[in-house]
Amino acid sequence: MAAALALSWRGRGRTAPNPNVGCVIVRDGRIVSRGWTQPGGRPHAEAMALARVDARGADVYVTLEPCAHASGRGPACADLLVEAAPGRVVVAAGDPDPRTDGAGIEKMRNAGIDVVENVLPGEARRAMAGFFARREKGRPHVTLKLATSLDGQVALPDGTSQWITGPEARAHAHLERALADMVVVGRGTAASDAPTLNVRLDGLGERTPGRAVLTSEYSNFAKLQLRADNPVWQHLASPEAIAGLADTDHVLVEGGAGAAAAFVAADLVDRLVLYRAPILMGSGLSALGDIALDRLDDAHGRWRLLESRTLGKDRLEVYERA
Ligand code: AOF
Ligand code: ZN
Repeated sequence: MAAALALSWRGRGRTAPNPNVGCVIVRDGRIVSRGWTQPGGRPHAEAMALARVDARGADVYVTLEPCAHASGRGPACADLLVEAAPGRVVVAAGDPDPRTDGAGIEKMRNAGIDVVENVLPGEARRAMAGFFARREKGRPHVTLKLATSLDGQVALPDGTSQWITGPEARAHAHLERALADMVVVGRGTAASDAPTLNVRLDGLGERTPGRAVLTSEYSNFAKLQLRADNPVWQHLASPEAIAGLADTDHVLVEGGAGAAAAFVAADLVDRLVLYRAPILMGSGLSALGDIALDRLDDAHGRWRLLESRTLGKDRLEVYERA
């Protein structure tokens, strides 16, 4: 299942509104086929894996309950599996889509397939976080990226921020972009840095996500649109407006400090990616502006450390909503 989950991450940022599912087929202890949801959402992971091998009697590992609905876009994976007749299907998490929601499991069990459910729901929800956020919260999953000095600054008093972190951390940040459907920046960043927000990693250039700019004033947005050197922006009048972004299940908020604070204050950040450089900056601009925190007690218990490692000279820490 770990191998199927790793495959599912390949689709992240490219399959919305469909989940990025992963699937492996195992025979005699060897992986004989692999599949993952393709860009645009079809073919589904199971369809891709089953197309490559005779799965009769084999074990199928899939990160999401196989879909039970036949649609104009393709067959139901549960039907494909019944036809392929594997001996066992192992599922990491259920599919909350009302067209499936248990019906996929039932179809396979009725056909005599041994089905093992819910083996790694936490990891599956992490990998397909945007799909679950849409279903459960009616909005995309949000990652906030911060690159700071040891003392928590993101820029010098004059605004200089290039560069705080080294090349390894910056490459990792590009990977985060590749995993998003939409990158969001504040108006200041969009106007002053003229950022391209593209993915500058070999072989991943075509994974550049959409770009949105957060600014309450439409006239400010219109001015930005006039600049020839800018990418095509979508407009967000508030952090909550992410709910209305089409085909967007994974949002990456890249700054500046005002936009970051707005998302934190609106309690819309689900995951924090913090790059910390071994430098001290003293006075300057802190990573977040005002987040309307009244009591220190209210700041506690909100974040759980998920991952911590070095990236070159810098430190990466990933936190998720506790
Ligand atoms: C699977 N395997 O790889 C994916 C699934 O628009 P459609 O017809 O593709 O259906 C979208 C629904 O299919 C989506 O809401 C989710 O329930 C399921 N996605 N299911 O068996 C896959 N991506
Ligand atoms: Zn399917």
